[in-house]
Amino acid sequence: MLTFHSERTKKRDAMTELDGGRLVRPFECPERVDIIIDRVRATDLGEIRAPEEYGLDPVLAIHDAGYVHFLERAWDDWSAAGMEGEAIPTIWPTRRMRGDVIPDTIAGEIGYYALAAETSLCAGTFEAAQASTDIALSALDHVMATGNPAFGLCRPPGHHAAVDQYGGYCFFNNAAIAAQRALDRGAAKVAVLDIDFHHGNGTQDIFYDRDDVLFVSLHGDPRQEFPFFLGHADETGTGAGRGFNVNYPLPSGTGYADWSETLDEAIARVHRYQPDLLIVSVGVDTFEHDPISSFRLISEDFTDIGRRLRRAGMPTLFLMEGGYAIAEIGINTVNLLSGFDSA
Ligand code: OKP
Ligand code: ZN
Repeated sequence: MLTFHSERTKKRDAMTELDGGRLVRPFECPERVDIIIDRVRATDLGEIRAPEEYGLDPVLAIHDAGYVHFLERAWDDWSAAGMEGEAIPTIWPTRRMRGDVIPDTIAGEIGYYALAAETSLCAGTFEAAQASTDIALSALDHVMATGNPAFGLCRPPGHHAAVDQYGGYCFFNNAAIAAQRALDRGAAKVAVLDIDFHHGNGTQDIFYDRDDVLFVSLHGDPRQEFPFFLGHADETGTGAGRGFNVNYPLPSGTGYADWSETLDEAIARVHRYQPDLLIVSVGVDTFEHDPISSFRLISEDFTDIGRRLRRAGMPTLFLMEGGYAIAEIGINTVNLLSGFDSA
């Protein structure tokens, strides 16, 4: 299948992630893209194409304009305020405070728009986030034009980004932006199947009251895992969206026997929905050696995931989300894609 890739995604190269009380180099680093693209080349997965540029309109179809323009200027405002490190929030509008007045100074604004503190803002973040979205949209347009599958090698990832919040390494919700464009271009129903280790809180929240996008996710139980405050099984959608959100939280230590049985259930739910398009939020952080996750999938399992997804028999767009075992990220990602192609 075709891969969409851009060196522009590497414009984000943050120095810091707040991890266990220390500042470490981020797990979500630009080499992730290099290693995956090397593997795409080495295995002859298919042609690699550069994305088109779509501008901000499709981003603004999902995200709040104040949020988007905050991200565009946040690094400059932070530097201009004399801050010497990367931009990290230290206070949020939590319970018992006001969430309805947006501060007008960077130290307050950043707490308003961030959902977590691990993700530092740095120079190049906005440009990389836009490149990531351009990749998702270009891959989408290929699937819609041909009916053939495509892989958007998005980076930074997107599934934690909500209407007006960034965090969990995510800024623009690529899967949501692609789903909305598919609907705007004539699809009646889109399913998003999120197989990243972490719950896609942003994607869920964006479509929670809608029945034109089905969101189905397999992930580490939020009682134990990031993002902690969303992703439980009783979150099934609201209003017109009731029944169109499906969460499968799984315990830490889950191996492929249980995970794949759950995947089959998830695929069956997607199948009943009969979407015009399936978007797969691909995380390979379910891998046994992932440094920040706790499932136990092995490299061969990813090939089998691809085969099972192919049997679902739908036009399919793959978009990259997480995966932090850098040495194996290329093998695991391309195993999934080639499993799909060869089935
Ligand atoms: C993003 B995606 C280690 C804990 C980091 C944030 C996880 C973000 C995952 N510092 N917690 O879903 O792969
Ligand atoms: Zn993840």
